[in-house]
Amino acid sequence: MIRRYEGNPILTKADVPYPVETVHNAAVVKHEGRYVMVFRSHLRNGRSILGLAESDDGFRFRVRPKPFLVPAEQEPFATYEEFGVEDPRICRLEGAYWITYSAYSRHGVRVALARTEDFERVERIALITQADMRNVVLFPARFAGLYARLDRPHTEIAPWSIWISWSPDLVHWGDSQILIRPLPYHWDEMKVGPGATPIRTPDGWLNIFHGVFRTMDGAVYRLGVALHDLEDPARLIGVADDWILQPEDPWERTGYVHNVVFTCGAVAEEEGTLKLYWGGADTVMCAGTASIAELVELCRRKPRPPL
Ligand code: BMA
Repeated sequence: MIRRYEGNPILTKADVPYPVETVHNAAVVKHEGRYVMVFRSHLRNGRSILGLAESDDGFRFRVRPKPFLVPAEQEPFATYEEFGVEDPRICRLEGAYWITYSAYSRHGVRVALARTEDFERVERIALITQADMRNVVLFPARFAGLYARLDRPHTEIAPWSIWISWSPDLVHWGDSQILIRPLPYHWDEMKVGPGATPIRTPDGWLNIFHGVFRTMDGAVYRLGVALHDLEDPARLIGVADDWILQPEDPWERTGYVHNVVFTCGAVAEEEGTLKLYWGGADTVMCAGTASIAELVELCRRKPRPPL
């Protein structure tokens, strides 16, 4: 269902003007008619930072000379970003771009929230989860006055699942509820997690998530799709049974971590298509296009039990 761009991979470490080992798991948004990508890179110490690239067509990106976000020096963020910042998601909401990213430290992984209006200046707002939580995507709307997010808590006693939480102010979150759980002996049986910021369609919110299957040769990361009610995103209309993308190209099958396609963002275009972005093997960035209506239809036509 995803047509790979013929110029993949669209961004690699060779395109970055400062020393990095990988370019992956990027969020992409359209800002003032141009595409802005915030991508993750491993440094040679194995920890990650975020860089920024820009494009006129959504496929050919130019990387800025300096990193966009590196581990904070100011508290309270410094303590929790000691081991790096990873996997950003961007949500346009009420005139600003809100960036959620994983903050790694000796105390575990938390999610932090930052805000920018222009991708020039970026301000950290708060750490919005305790440990251990990663993969937080905000909905670009309020529901009865409340903000909503999909999140992914870690637990020892159940496979890691997608939850929804609510907030009056984007900082304090609660009323959490489980929404999508891995199915046994299914392509996502090991874990699922939120991927791209949900996309508003006339039929519901389109949620592109990742699912993981453990094999004798390690884990395989694939992408799936779910549709949430427009008025109440805690209500699922359908979770597609099939995956929509799996590692197939050489740079998705081999790299820093083998057999990974992992998304942190997609851009909905006016003509009903989607530009989807994903990290290949935690090493390079790839892009593809899809019909939004086809993805919505898959959630409806071929659903599986969400829990
Ligand atoms: C997940 C995250 C992602 C990564 C994936 C595959 O747990 O760390 O950032 O892409 O594993 O390594």
